[in-house]
Amino acid sequence: MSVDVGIIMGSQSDWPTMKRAAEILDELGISYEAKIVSAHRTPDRLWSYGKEAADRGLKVIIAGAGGAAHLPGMMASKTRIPVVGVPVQTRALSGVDSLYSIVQMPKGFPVATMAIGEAGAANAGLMAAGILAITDAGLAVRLDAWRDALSASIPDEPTDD
Ligand code: RP5
Repeated sequence: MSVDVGIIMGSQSDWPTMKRAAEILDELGISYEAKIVSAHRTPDRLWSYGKEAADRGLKVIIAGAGGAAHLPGMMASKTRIPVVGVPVQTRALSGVDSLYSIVQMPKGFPVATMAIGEAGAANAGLMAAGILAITDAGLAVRLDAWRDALSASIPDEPTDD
């Protein structure tokens, strides 16, 4: 049974961030898998995952990593499936290292790079939903409703508490 979205990350330590993407996919009823695939520690796993992704029916890959964050870019080099990159916030450089590692891809191998940290991971889930909604009318309705609910939750005026 194939899933639509692959969430991959460089380390177990990335999961608290990357599960924000998974939560969005859960809310919107999108099928996904979550895997640890490290560009540096498990390069063979990365290669196999990228090589098999299209044939397995994956439609979007969300890839998160921190520091020398080569996972999203290397995955983009290995598969034509859209890769959404999430720069994980690091202690040493606050995730600026992750952002720079992911965003500055050479022409030919794009990574759709999100914001640093949990907001970026959540937005990666929403970006995947938007891509899938192009060809899934039911999901388009659910995504519109999700966006409307968020808008409706924003108050008109600020309060003191
Ligand atoms: C990267 O190194 C991972 O994506 C993670 O963000 C970072 C630190 O990994 P750990 O040392 O916590 O496993 O490869």
